[in-house]
Amino acid sequence: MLSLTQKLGKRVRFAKVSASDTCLRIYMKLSAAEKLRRLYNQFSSDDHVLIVINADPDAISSAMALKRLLWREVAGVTISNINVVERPDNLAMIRLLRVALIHINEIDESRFNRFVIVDSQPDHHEAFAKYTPDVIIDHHPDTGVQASFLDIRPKYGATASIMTEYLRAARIKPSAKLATALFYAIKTDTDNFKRQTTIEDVRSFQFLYRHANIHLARKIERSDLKLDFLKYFKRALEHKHMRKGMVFAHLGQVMNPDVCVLIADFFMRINSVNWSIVSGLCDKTLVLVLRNDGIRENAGKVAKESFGLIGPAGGHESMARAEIPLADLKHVVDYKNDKKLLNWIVNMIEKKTGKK
Ligand SMILES: [Mn+2]
Repeated sequence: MLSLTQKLGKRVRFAKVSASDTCLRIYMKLSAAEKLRRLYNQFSSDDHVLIVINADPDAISSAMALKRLLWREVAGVTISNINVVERPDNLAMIRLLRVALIHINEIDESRFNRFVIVDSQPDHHEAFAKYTPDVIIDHHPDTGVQASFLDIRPKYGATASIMTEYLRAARIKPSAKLATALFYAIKTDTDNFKRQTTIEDVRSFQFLYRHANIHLARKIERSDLKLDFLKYFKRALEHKHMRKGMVFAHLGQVMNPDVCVLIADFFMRINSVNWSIVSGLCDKTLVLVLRNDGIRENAGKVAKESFGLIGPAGGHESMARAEIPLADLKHVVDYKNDKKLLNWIVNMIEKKTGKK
């Protein structure tokens, strides 16, 4: 393993970690205007800036906000994603808000002289390791990273909230697209304010609400399907097994187990359904997604008790998952036979939920 300073590489301006380094970190006590001034101090008009992100709504919108802040302040800003964007809502966001993203493999780093990471820190992903970021703005727990400008606020629900504060400090009225992106990012990162949220997140959200296009945000939010998922819905509807408020479906071979999650959640929308168990085969593993209403029973417990002996299984009251290697499953059931496998799953779960 490389040490952090090794990872940060050659251009180490602040390599020495000492107590005085903490003064480089920007803390809450500075005013928004002062933070903005220090951020702008990092850049000059002939800079070519590369913002590197692990693209999700928060990272994308934060990069868009920084690009807006640097408009006419630098020679150019490029946003580059280290990951491949696959989630349908993220793809919808990029398409509808016309976000220009270039995958990291297509970037010629020598064209850039300033590097920024938003909504992540270098330790989060090995792809960040080859950059020495000049600026890091993030809301994840502080990994002790060094950079010329750091604004890490772990209490915040989203980096988008931090970026909104910078826009407001700069008196920039965000375009509908930018506001929608930031608005949607706060919604997703806080899971609609059900997860870690500060009053600052709420304030940013209220501000963005006034500028965002709510219809666009709703379309993005609802785009959780890909066209080729529909065949799995068809299979699930045709071969589902329903009994006493429990619905089971086995999808057979799936490209991506996310589709099990979508269909399990879909069945939970039926008013008379309390349990939904959807499975699929992917990467030589049987993936089981369990959902329940979280009132009477515990999905995590049922997953663990039913399948824990043959593979990793567990979760919360209402959501759980089990992953059974096919190499182990073959001793228990003929998994190539969809019907037999579904029966086996029904049996294993009914035993534990007392429905048998
Ligand atoms: Mn985030």
